[in-house]
Amino acid sequence: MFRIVEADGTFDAALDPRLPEKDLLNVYRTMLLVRTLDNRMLSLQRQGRIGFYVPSTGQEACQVGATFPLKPEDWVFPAYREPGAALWRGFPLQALVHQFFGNAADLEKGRQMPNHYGNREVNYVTPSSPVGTQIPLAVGAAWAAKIRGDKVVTLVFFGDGATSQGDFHSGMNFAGVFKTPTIFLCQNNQWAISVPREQQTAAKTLAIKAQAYGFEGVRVDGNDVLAMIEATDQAAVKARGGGGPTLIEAVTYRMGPHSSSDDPTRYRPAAQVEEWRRKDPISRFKGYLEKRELWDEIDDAALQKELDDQITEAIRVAEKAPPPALETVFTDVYAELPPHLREQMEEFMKSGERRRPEISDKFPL
Ligand SMILES: Cc1ncc(C[n+]2csc(CCOP(=O)(O)OP(=O)(O)O)c2C)c(N)n1
Ligand SMILES: [Mg+2]
Repeated sequence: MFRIVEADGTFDAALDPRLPEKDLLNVYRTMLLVRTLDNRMLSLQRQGRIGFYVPSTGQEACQVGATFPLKPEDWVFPAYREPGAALWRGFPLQALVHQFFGNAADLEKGRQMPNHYGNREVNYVTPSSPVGTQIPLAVGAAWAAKIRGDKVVTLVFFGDGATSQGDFHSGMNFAGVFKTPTIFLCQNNQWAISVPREQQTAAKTLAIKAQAYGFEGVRVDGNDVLAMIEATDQAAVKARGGGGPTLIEAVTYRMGPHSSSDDPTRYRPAAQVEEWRRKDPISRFKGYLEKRELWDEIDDAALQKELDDQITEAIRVAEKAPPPALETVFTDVYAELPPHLREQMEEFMKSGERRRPEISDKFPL
């Protein structure tokens, strides 16, 4: 498995990409922002202020590391567990929080499930809930770019569970045959809700699956952000140069529940969680920064407070925004509303009722 930084922060100097100090500090900051956002949003959900949340604690390095090497013209096809990728792309924190509330300021006007956020401005495609469906889409977009002669790379995120879906096979096969500029980023977080990785596939690794499709698969320590940056950068350079796709298996762990509707203590041993806590991606990167004597640049307590304040302000603004206007139920589907829908809309608007749907905390995600 490719790794640059060990759990205690010691690192292989020959492999260290020696990124500019400013970038390193920004990576740390973004990973901490994701962790903080997770804690804050889960507690908002517990307070009944948002309906649902998908946490990604433990997977911050995969998300930030994989998007770090991308260029603005590249495209990200996420699943539902990559806020770090969104934030690194430049998705504004406020826009994410609006989406969690599904209010009038939400870019998706409250029509999507919580955590299914997308943003055209930063080439971040809205995910769909069915597991793995983003994989053929990312390959198709990459193929279109190749035909047009655009030097665009598509990065698709999916989980270990998604490798059992037909869409994974279709996407990988097509990418191999047509040599599309696609990076398949599998976050192997060891679980697909309550199904462990061993019950997902009899293959030794997930990376090995790339061989059957005729391209390279690599196993990377997904809790080592520098390894993630380096591996994805190499895959992006290869894709841009016409070398085709790469599968990256990022070996990581989902520290929290699958979603706010899940209780993982019912199916996984506490000792496993503890074991992975010692490999935490944020404290590992902090160890690296200390060893490089860059840590002095960071005042951790002040940074934590600043991020907390930023999120508090985003929540305050989002809670003040009204729910989406009633007529948005009917808009944006047809360029011109057909008569039967117009009639329904008029009747609906006349009823004048401001019904807010009950947001169940039992979304079937
Ligand atoms: C086609 C389909 N089957 C089942 C589900 C329910 N479901 C949602 S997430 C999930 C597990 C996915 O696991 P994995 O791909 O490992 O991603 P992770 O949640 O671990 O990030 C399942 C079974 C779904 N959304 N779509
Ligand atoms: Mg998983």
